[in-house]
Amino acid sequence: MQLVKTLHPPKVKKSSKPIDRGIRNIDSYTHLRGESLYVDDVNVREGTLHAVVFDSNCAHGKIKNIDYSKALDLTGVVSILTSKDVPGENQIGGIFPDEPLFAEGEVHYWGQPMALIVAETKTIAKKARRLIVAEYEELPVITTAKQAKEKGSFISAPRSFNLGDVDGTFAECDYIFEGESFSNGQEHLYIEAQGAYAEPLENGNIRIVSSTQGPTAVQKTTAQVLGLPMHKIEIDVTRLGGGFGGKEDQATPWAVMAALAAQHLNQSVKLILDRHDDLRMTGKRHPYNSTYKIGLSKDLKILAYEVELLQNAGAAADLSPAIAERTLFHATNSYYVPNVKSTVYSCKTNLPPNTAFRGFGGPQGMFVIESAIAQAASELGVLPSAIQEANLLEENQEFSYGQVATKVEAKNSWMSAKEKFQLEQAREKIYEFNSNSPVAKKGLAVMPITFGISFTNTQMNHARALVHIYQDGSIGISTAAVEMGQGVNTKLLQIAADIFSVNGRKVKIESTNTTRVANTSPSAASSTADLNGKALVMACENLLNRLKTIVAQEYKVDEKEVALKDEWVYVAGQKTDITWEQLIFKAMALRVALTENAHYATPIIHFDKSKEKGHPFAYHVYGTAIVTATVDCLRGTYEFDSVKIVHDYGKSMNPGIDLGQVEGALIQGIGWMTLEEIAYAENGRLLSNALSTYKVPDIYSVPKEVEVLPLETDGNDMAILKSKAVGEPPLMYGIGAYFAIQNAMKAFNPNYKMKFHAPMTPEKVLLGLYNQ
Ligand code: LUZ
Ligand code: MOS
Repeated sequence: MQLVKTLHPPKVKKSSKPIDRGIRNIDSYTHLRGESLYVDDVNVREGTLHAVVFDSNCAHGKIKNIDYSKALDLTGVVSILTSKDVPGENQIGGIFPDEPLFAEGEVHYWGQPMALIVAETKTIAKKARRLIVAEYEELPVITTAKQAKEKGSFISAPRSFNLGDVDGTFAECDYIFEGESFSNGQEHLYIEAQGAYAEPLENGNIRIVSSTQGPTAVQKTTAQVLGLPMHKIEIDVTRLGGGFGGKEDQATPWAVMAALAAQHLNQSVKLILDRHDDLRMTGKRHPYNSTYKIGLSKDLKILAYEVELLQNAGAAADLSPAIAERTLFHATNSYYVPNVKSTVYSCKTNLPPNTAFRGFGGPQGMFVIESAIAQAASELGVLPSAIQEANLLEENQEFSYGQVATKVEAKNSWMSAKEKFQLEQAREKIYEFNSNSPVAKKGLAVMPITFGISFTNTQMNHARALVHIYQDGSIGISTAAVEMGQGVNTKLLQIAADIFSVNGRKVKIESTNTTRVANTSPSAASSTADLNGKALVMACENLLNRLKTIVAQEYKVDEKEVALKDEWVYVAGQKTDITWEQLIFKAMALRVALTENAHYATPIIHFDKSKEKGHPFAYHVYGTAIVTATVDCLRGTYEFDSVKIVHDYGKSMNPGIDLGQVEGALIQGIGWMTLEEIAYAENGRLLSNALSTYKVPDIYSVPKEVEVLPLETDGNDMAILKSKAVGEPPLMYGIGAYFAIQNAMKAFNPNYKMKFHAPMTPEKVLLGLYNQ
């Protein structure tokens, strides 16, 4: 058995204001002891009913008849709700109103919800589901983006980002290569499946506990479907057992259904999807079919790049147009390309609506340019890294969308990885190994990454924090941040403990609740700690200044002379006899407000969709990975010897948590690129509908060695405490795994024709090894 070898969290230099960067994830104890509460663990009210979704078993068709009678006759079945029972709008579309809560008249994908069965137990509800008979008049089914494009089936109009003069430049290129690439979808596989618990309160109010990244989206949509004002709906989120984008939009329908049933039956209702239901009914990462044309000069500069990307959006918009847009933002990865023409089509197919997934379309765009570079390198007989290195983005160069890159770390991280991990020596060793090893072959790939931080939709970049200091000196913090395993609550706790200079035990991070913090953006886009953390800094500093004023007045000194340190008040550098608790007691006596609310909206950013130009990102995250794979050329199997990364954390505020994010994202990226193969039948039925047929990385498939070194930089002021966003960017290191395998295959079979069709499963490897 392989063991994962990772370095200890990188050491951080002590800054002048030391925040406790070494603090452990505050959830680790309850997680380990199984005491952390998820939706299914919530104590439910007596008489709570249980719901199961009845969904379509036809991917496209007119609903001719549905017979619910046998199901309704089953003892213990309380009600079956359909579109007819919706008092408001039967509509849950986030960007466009194109998605009914329950199918009406037609079904558009296999797994589309048609009704909600409510029963005394979940077992009874599931039994009832098998007694429902639906008849359809079947219509033609589209499962691929290519078919959709041919038929003109689109979600929205195509988008193009253009820079320079692509057509004119191709005429001047020394080399031009054209090709196509495909990357498949990916199942989120959050450990906690989708679910919600809704309870009716007095006066028609409803409280929902939801496993969602976007509490406000759930509140808004529930209000719309139930025909209620938003203030009657309260959403509460303790934490999620994983989200990965799958609960940015797609946690909503289950919460709405539970609330609808609670409203109808005036009883609490719990709706938690089984894994099979979740796999079948929910959308995944978008598959993309792409064609590209890349033009280079003799000295390997990429002069022009043209790419057309077909996004398989599924049967409704969901977040697809926004995801398509981010694909364009990342179409040139970490490279400066002076002439770019990139176009994306959001193609409507009969699959469950595909949705946000860590990277939000960015990884798909980056895979295509890496494919183009790999093809060019192969045909020119040079190393792909020679092309990559020659084109890395430099200071003040422009992305195709008009943002001028500053504080660029593309070259910095590349050179640092190259030197620290002795790239040339590593290559020599691989050549040597390969020349002495007939069956096992090694391959290496370098993968640079760049990811823009901010919601690309500028108006979503805001957050709020509500801070109470209770009269005993303990602190309660509410923000819009949803804890989903990424450690954001720990980071928020660090911020407050640091500003008030109190022990972390004095700080409690409250659940995320729409009544305490309203109108929030989802926890997404790697931006949760930045946006909510900055709001929290503002709220805490306002409170701190208020407390300092009290001391300044008492000591008749300037507020600047007052400091709080380790729960003691200092004046002019001298420790006083006032403790934190006494200061709060004094503030109470003086009737000073001990609650503060703050709002943060990212400055600077803007984007003009009519021109497709602007400055959409607060900053970019950079990094470089070196991936080494060994392929067993008899069996087509492979393993990863090592992944060595130099990652741009900025100044990490919690190296342990951030390292965890890099490792998790890396493995998830490797899974997407190498193992995880989603398959739909031509009739639109999900074939890879269980973990026996959908292979995800396990302890045997992770690299034997993962080493992550922090890139030493000054950080970025747009990031919280200069600690850069870390959730999504490292997923894209996984793309290197695809090319490392391919390079090993070429060492075995020099005739192997480069193909870009992810994931690179062992079956594809075996075919490639013996293909002449
Ligand atoms: N979600 C979103 C995201 O709504 N907008 C984004 O730009 C984004 N980016 C990454 C991940 N989720
Ligand atoms: Mo998103 S892919 O929920 O950050």
